[in-house]
Amino acid sequence: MADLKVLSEAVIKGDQKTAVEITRQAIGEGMAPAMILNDGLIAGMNVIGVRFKANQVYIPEVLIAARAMKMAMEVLEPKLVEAGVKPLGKALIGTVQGDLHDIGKNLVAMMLKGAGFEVLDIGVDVSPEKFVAKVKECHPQLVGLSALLTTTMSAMEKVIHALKDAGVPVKIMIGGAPVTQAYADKIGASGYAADAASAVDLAKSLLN
Ligand code: B1M
Repeated sequence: MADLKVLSEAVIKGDQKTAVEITRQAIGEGMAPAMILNDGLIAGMNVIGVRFKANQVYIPEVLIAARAMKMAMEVLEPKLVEAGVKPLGKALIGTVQGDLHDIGKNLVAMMLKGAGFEVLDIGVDVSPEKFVAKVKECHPQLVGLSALLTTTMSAMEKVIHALKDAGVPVKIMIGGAPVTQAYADKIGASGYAADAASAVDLAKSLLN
């Protein structure tokens, strides 16, 4: 019988092989896909989130855990779709125009996925026009903007204005090394998160 505690542990350790094996076994035994997701995969990523916030694990461990989760999710995803399991919400995320840094943005995207969000990652150097077009096309409830350069932070404000002008009802979360809560308040973002684990907490609270 597939043990979801072992599955969580495999995610925490970043053990891709075991994570995929137990996921396959659980599906084969007819376990509910939502249970495999919540009590196995997300439970493991939640532990990583808490440890990351407490500086008990660092970026490499988070990336390795997220990769194990991703491999297992590839096996589980078709079953979740079949079972009609709804994600927590849909988030669209990108690094703003002029900025090519994506390691932090990718980490935030992975942690959001790990927490049960559907995430559309539209990459780096994304113009305000592209954000608006993608929001109109994909209808996310949440848009995440990342910037790593003091020179590209102002592009966040342009995206916020463009989304407001387009009249699309989305929450906007911002982050990145030079960004602060004060800056988020100044440019009218819905919220700011300092790291990937806080971004998950913020995303959940913004969509509540
Ligand atoms: Co660049 N770079 N870089 N760089 N780079 C910095 C940011 C810099 C601080 C280095 C320095 O000078 N000390 C500096 C910026 C200075 C400033 O603006 N004040 C800088 C510079 C100047 C540049 C170039 C201009 C250099 C040049 O060409 N002269 C150039 C710009 C290119 C461009 O973007 N147009 C450039 C290029 C690059 C590389 C391509 C070589 C590479 C990027 C590779 C890549 O991303 N694929 C790179 C790197 C790696 C860095 C450093 C070393 C590391 C950044 C990183 O990945 N950190 C960085 C120095 C540093 O930070 N120590 C530096 C790890 C990552 C996990 O953290 O991205 O902060 P971070 O993400 C965190 C949080 O910020 C938060 O959560 C993440 C996880 O905890 N977060 C969010 C991030 N996005 C979020 C979104 C959210 C919520 C939270 O909601 C949506």
